Amino acid sequence: MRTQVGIVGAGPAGLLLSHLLHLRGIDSVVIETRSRDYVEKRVRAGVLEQGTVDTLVATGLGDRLLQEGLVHHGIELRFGGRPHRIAFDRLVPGRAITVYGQQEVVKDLIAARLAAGGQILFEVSDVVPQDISAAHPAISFTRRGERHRLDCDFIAGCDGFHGVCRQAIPDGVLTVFDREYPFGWLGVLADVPPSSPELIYAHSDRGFALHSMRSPSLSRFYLQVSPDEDVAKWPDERFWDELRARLETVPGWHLRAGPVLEKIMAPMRSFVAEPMRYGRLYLAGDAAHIVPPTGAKGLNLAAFDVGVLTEGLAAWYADGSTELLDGYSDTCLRRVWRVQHFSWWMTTLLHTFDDQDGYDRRLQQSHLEYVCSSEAAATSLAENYVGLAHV
Ligand code: RFL
Ligand code: PHB
Repeated sequence: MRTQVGIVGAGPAGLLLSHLLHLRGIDSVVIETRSRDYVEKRVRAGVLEQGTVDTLVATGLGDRLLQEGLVHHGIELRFGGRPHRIAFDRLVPGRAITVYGQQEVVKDLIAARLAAGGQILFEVSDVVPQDISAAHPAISFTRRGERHRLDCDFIAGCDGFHGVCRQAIPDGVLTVFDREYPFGWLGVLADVPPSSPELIYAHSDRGFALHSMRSPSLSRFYLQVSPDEDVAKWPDERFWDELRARLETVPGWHLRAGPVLEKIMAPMRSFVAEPMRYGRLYLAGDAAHIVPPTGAKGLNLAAFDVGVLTEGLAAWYADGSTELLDGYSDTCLRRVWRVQHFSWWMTTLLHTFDDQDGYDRRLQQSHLEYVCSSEAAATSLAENYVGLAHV
């Protein structure tokens, strides 16, 4: 088997890369360990930055997104018994976020690739990137009991944090930056209309809580819990009680509870591997970097990476120039680190930490009040949240 770009992983990064390359006349094959059904149902991100939406719409993926996506012009920070709106429409005019589930983006991408005759091989196993520093790398894998070899010019490692591509890079090449947080998120998808029109990031003495949504009839919630929390210890009633305690702090505001469709634990981690390239292997998305979900950035960063990679590969195939490909890692890492900082900052601002003393809590309180009372500080949050245009 042969293609121009072998893509490992059919998450948002791998699928979007395949789609963007196709539009530039470049062939790719995507290989994925999970089934199509599994990747289309995996509930994860919900918030798309303006730039991500613009890319999807400009490349023909806007039909459902523009119809079903919920455009939000602000978010609420809730603390001290009061709501504080960060108004994107006023602070960063013309820029907004769109609430549209990651699995919907994945469904749209798979449909577009298949309609264009694209190849996505699901349910493969034992994936091994080979000869990654040579001019002719390959990916070997097992499919339906048979071993295959996919020869290619480049490999895109879009196989997420636990994938094999990053591991295939020889020891000593990568510098890894890592931070684990002393908490995780317990996430619930509920069959109930949202309780507010916008997302609510709530800070309270009991810990952080997030009110989000997927559609006018589906709500998404998260609770800060200990990192090794057992989901089984959170029957629905306990979840709703705790969510109420953290969210119903504003007089007259009530949480709507409903049937729980899914309950998951999400780890909170910051991680960057540098550089994002070794030889002919290019890492993109979660394979190269992870952010805690507080800033809603992971998918958006994955989309940015593959946009940069597409430009580099298109230039190489057009006239053999390597300049953009050589700059791939540096270009991506500038945005990666901006987003690392923003995600860490939002996480630190909004969560409670066991080792906080009274002084730390007063500082956090003051910081929250500053962000919500200073135009400059609120604008900084807003421009990072909707996605910086210039990094
Ligand atoms: P993915 O989505 O993990 O996809 C990687 C794919 O590779 C496959 N794979 C392999 N395939 C072949 N061979 C192997 N050896 C393989 N090993 C793995 C996997 O099965 C998978 O299909 O990575 P990608 O494409 O880089 O996309 C990244 C995003 O999924 C991730 O950053 C976001 O979900 C993060 N995130 C959020 N991002 C946002 O932009 N906005 C949000 O609102 C947001 N909320 C979230 C989030 C992540 C969360 N969790 C569960 C970690 C909320 C949560 C709770
Ligand atoms: C979500 O809806 O899943 C979501 C929204 C905002 C975040 C993280 C997750 O910061």
